[in-house]
Amino acid sequence: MSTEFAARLDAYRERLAAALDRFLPPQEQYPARLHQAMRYACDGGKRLRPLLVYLCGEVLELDPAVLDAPACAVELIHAYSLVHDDLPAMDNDDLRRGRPTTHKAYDEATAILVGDGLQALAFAVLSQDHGDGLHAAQRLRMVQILAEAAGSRGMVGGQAVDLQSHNRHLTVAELEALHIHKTGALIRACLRLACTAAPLIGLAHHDALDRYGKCIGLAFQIQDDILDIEGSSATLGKTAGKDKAHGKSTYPALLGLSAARARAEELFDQARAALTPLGAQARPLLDFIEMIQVRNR
Ligand code: GRG
Repeated sequence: MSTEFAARLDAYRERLAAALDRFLPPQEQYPARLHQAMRYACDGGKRLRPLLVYLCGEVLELDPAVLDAPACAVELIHAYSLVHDDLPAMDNDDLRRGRPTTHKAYDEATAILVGDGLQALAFAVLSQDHGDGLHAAQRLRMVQILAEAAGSRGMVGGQAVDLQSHNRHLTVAELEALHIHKTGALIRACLRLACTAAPLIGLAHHDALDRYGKCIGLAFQIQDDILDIEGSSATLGKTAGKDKAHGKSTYPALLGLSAARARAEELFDQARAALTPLGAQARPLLDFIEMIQVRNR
């Protein structure tokens, strides 16, 4: 990754932090403890989804100001999903982003409400007129895109299937379908949201960016499974098709580590190929692939 690209990403992260700070209720505002916990849940993380929104905006030559609301909305949904995913009824995790999960730092009931509050805030942020030049019809379309991606036909649906699949052997096709919903839908929505802010975008470019979003959404999840294996002492022999620690099927466990790596690479290649119609304009999204390909978490 070039230092110039890294600096641009840092600038977008700062931009996102400032926008989130504007949109999240002040932590002293009633009910203060809940608002403090909502801010806690939004701290840290790589901010990959908002970065995708802003980088797609670069490709489409958009003013980043029109993307602050969608970039924040998608991160608020992501933060809520992590808080709920960490709960004892789901993954039961104690640590997230290197510190106690929200239900550990506060309590379970508060963590449920934090997720609920963040989700509602995402749609409030998206539907509000921020004087950024977006028309009401564009904001409405963004609300639809995010609602579909986050809901039972997207992320929540994938999570439901994931929970039902514990201690059950999945085929690779079933696992892909699960992750296209659970992880992929929100990542794909990042591209769709940015496209919605570009009313003059042609169908070919819109479809190209959508295909890119679909491919990197799945590739990101496979890569995450690989990083889980590489970061743990588990061997494939021991896991025998499942990540026993969580009772979940994973790509490396189902396919083997090298076939899982090959599948992720294939999807990254397909994502790059999808961008062909955009020519040199697509550079920021090609750089994004390069950045996530070398990530180690
Ligand atoms: C509970 C409704 C509900 C949904 C949960 C996305 C999700 C669905 C749960 C998160 C669990 C998980 C590890 C999913 C795989 C996707 C993934 C790698 C999420 C973590 O995303 P990063 O790496 O996280 O972008 P940061 O912390 O950097 O924001």
